Amino acid sequence: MFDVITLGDAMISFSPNATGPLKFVHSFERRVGGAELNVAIGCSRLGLKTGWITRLGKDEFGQHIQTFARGEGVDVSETKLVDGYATSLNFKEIMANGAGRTLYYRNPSPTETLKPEDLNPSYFQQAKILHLTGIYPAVATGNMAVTKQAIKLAKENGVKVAFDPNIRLRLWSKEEARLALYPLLQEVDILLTGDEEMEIILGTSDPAEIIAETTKLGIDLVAIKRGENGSVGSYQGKVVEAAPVQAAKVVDTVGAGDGFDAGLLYGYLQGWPLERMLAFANTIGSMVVSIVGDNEGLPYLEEVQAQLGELERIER
Ligand code: KDG
Repeated sequence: MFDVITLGDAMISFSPNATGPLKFVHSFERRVGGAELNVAIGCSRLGLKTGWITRLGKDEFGQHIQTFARGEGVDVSETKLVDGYATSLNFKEIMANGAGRTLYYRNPSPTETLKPEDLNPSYFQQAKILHLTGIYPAVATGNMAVTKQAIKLAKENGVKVAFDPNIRLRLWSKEEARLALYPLLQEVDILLTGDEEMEIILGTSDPAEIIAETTKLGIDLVAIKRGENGSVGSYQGKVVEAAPVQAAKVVDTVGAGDGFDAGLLYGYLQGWPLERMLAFANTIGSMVVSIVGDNEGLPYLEEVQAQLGELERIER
């Protein structure tokens, strides 16, 4: 039985060892990235049983990502390495003033070899939540059909559909994202979104308006991530605003949203009230930003409990 299964591309992420334009950076640290995989790792570290469906290149990097995911306790039985494709890459550029860019090398993405009929129905029969994002349908034209088939299998098997739009404007335009993602919202049970992404999809970043619109679409649980302003959620008709959690130090914000998602899904599966789900998720987001890397900062359950003062932290 899986608590959470995900579907998505992952990549080797190269972080520069120096600031400045990439053309003058000589050395990088090799890490692993990929929003859906990050969520799976975040859930796994919290103690949930997770699985990840994907296709990676049959190369050194694909092998590394598969081994890395397995080492994090993520089931990779539906993760295959395919011939003739290079595993996706990204390179980060960080300027001296902290501004950053991510440059992708993922066209074609090996995920384009995954077809709707390749999805294994029995994997869905074993799951409680299917977590999807807007990145996967953006990386290859055929991936939307796979996303829809995954949703179909989830619905047929009573699996809740969680969705984070994760709009990456390097992959598609705002208009393309809106046209592709708006119809998906009608299938979603749990929406995990940034307020700015709802500006693109629904035309408003106002939490009250987002909640009104998503309620009309029949979404049961909505969590709106507002960065330094905390989060706002709506669950079964109740609306809660959760205060931001101050990070010890902000060194890398990438992956914070994925950490939030993992925390919220964990709380949902525990049957917690919305206040507690949001506080827990906000705390994880604040912990992720204080560590470099897309998933390195995702905390283990005991670390979140210690951060929340629910568990004594023994240092020596
Ligand atoms: O949410 C973090 C992701 O954006 C990162 O790990 C890389 O999936 C990624 C992407 O497409 O940018």
